[in-house]
Amino acid sequence: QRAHTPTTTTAPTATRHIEAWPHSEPSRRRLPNMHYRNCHLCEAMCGVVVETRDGHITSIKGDEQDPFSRGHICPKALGLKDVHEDPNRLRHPVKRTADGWVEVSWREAFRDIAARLVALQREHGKNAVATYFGNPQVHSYSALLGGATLARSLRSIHRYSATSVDQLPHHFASLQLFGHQLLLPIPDVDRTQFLLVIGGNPLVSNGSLMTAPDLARRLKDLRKRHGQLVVVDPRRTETADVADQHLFIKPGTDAWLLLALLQVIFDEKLNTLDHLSSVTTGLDELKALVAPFTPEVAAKHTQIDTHQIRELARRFARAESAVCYGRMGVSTQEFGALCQWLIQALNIVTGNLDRPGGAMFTRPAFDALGLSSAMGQRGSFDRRRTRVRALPEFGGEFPVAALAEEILTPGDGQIKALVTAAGNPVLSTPNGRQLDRALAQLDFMVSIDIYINETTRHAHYILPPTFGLERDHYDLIFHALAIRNTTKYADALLKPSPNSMHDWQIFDQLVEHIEAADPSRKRPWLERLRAKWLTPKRSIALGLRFGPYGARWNPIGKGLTLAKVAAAPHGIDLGPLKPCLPNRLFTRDKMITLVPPIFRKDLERLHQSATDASVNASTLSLIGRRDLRTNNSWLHNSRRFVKGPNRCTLLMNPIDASARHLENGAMVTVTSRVGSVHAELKITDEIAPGVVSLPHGWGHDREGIKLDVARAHPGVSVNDLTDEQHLDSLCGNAALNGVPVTVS
Ligand SMILES: Nc1nc2c(c(=O)[nH]1)N[C@H]1C(S)=C(S)[C@@H](COP(=O)(O)OP(=O)(O)OC[C@H]3O[C@@H](n4cnc5c(=O)[nH]c(N)nc54)[C@H](O)[C@@H]3O)O[C@H]1N2
Ligand SMILES: Nc1nc2c(c(=O)[nH]1)N[C@H]1C(S)=C(S)[C@@H](COP(=O)(O)OP(=O)(O)OC[C@H]3O[C@@H](n4cnc5c(=O)[nH]c(N)nc54)[C@H](O)[C@@H]3O)O[C@H]1N2
Ligand code: SF4
Ligand SMILES: [Mo]
Repeated sequence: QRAHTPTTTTAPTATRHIEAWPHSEPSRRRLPNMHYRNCHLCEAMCGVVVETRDGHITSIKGDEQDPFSRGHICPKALGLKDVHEDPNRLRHPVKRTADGWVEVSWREAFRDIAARLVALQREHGKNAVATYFGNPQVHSYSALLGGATLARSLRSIHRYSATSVDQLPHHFASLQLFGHQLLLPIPDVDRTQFLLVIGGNPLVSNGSLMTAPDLARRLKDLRKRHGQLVVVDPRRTETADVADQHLFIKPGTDAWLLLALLQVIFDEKLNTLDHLSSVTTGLDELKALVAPFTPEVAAKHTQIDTHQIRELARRFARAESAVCYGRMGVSTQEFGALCQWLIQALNIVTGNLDRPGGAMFTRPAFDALGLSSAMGQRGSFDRRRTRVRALPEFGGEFPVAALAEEILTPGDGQIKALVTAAGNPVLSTPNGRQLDRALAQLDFMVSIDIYINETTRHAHYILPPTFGLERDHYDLIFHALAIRNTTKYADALLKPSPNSMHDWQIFDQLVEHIEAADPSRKRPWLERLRAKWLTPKRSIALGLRFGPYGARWNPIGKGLTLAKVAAAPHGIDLGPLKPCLPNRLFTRDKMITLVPPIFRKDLERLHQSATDASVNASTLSLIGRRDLRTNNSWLHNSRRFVKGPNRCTLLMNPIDASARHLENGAMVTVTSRVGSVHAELKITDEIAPGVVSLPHGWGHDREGIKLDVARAHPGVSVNDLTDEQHLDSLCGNAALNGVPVTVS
């Protein structure tokens, strides 16, 4: 049924223009087949050596000479090759017609897309067009910079991204505490003596908001220096398995635990602000606030015993250095922002913020944070609300849990068209079935993506960019979240096919064509000229030159330039993280207010939740899971990543299974408020009683996708169960964990 009629394709000038920039890469000249770069698939930034022969990738290995990752890679690195060579990967723009997908020229696509977006905005207002940017956007510096330009050009308030199904609470807490949403404290894993991980599984995820390649070895080193690792998680995870202690916790109750840890610390006078006393206010207020939250109270909610809570507080506070780190499990739950605040409060009152072995701030060579702050963009909250549910804006975006209803609900400001880039929200956001229905009724949709998948199948046009090794790479975001300051740049390795475009060029052309279709949006000529000149690569070059380690105007001698960074193909180590307070604070008074009023108020909601307890005995609490061979939804079209036993299984504790007379391997029906799925049951005591776990990113059985391998190993989507109404109502982040379900 799919008509693949190739039409003549003419590339606009931007595609033919291969950027010229002076570099010297001596090692590449010596060994013409070896190429060094960071793997961009997850946050760990592992250095890889890619060997090519005649333009074909013959091997991908860990780069032993990378000073940061020291040879480590995970199985996913081969995804760089598999996706590149995937026969299902789109290589031309395609348009959906009554006869299926047909190839079209870039020029035709851009003209039609711009005309239709502009027409819809003329008819229904600017806010009729929405954007959704997914996770791989932040793994490509040029896509990231290009995407921002498109969003500006569209001038719509309807901006969405994967941030609100992920790390939004971290940004929220940082904005409140440190005055900048991007100033995230990073655990100083290499020097700490006590690492408390709450709701993270870095041995599988390879770390998040904590770029630390080869974490397994770093954790072994922690043990060698007699440090301790404690994991709090409703599942005995791979990370919990190597920990000194694992505490099961009831999903969604971490705030009670954190409050009790603080209570014990104050009660037993274990608090010490130390070097932070001159930058912190509100210690007494915090002490009074947490006083009622005793371990006895916390034990009731968390199901962790009082003795263990007290002991944990003591060990944390008495450790030579300690850091509490909380990730997806505590972010994507009903009290995500509250948890992230309390985690930093714990680090602060024990004197562990901004000191070696504690939670520290980075000083990246390209300092996006300094730049954004210079432009007055430190973050924003609640400047406006969504039309249907009045959910607050954060950082210029609305919560993606509101996207479907904003499309489906008629009235002024309804979304009529959507542009997605590098995202698969049908599988990655709560109540994916509802979003599926919503996308199907859009007047117009465009996706910038390399696949026809569960989301992009609804698009009228799909514009496929280059991938991975076909473009140059600089980790704009992850250098800024790394446990050491490092820097690395790599040129493109593979020549993209002549008719292809990079993500940023696609964004650039969309903007140009929108301006052509609506001259009133044309930027002043000076701004256009600046935008033409300031390509993403030149932005990086400028950022490095004028960044904290930059050469500035100095043509010779010390200081970084892009050319110097490029000449060090294994990357440059800029040393361990350094204390930087109060200078690095962005608060007006250069102080940290320990109890921001907004969190004090949110504690009332926590209290309320305790009295709400609408849970009945048959309800289980659903949480998520990742495994080493996944990357959210999009690596499942590679055989090596899906072969072997089914991994999309529902984990359940033997107690719950026997209460339901269920046997291992049975097909069970899992039902939530929004839907139900059938999954294979795996009975295991690695999961706490009362809790079940299903991984996300699966569910490739939707009609019309073009993913041959994934289709054969579809699994089910956990986000057909997660609930768009179940969120952290303080900041709007989705509560993907702790969803009430029944299993039969
Ligand atoms: N229940 C549940 N849901 C979750 C999570 C969870 O733990 N549980 N995790 C959440 C998290 S942390 C995240 S980050 C989100 C991810 O949510 P999304 O970003 O929406 O989903 P991905 O699966 O990462 O989809 C990435 C898309 O980008 C495309 N792509 C890959 N590389 C490129 C590229 O270079 N350019 C372009 N243009 N496209 C590219 C892929 O084909 C794919 O369609 O999912 C969230 N959803
Ligand atoms: N292999 C692989 N690696 C990945 C990804 C992937 O899909 N696959 N995705 C990448 C992305 S986009 C991200 S954001 C990171 C995420 O990185 P992580 O946060 O480290 O990964 P998760 O596996 O989601 O870990 C969340 C943990 O929280 C636990 N949990 C669930 N609910 C609760 C709760 O209420 N309280 C507590 N204390 N714990 C809870 C879960 O059992 C789980 O072990 O991983 C990245 N790396
Ligand atoms: S851990 Fe992440 S960065 Fe390292 S090889 Fe695996 S996917 Fe790539
Ligand atoms: Mo993520």
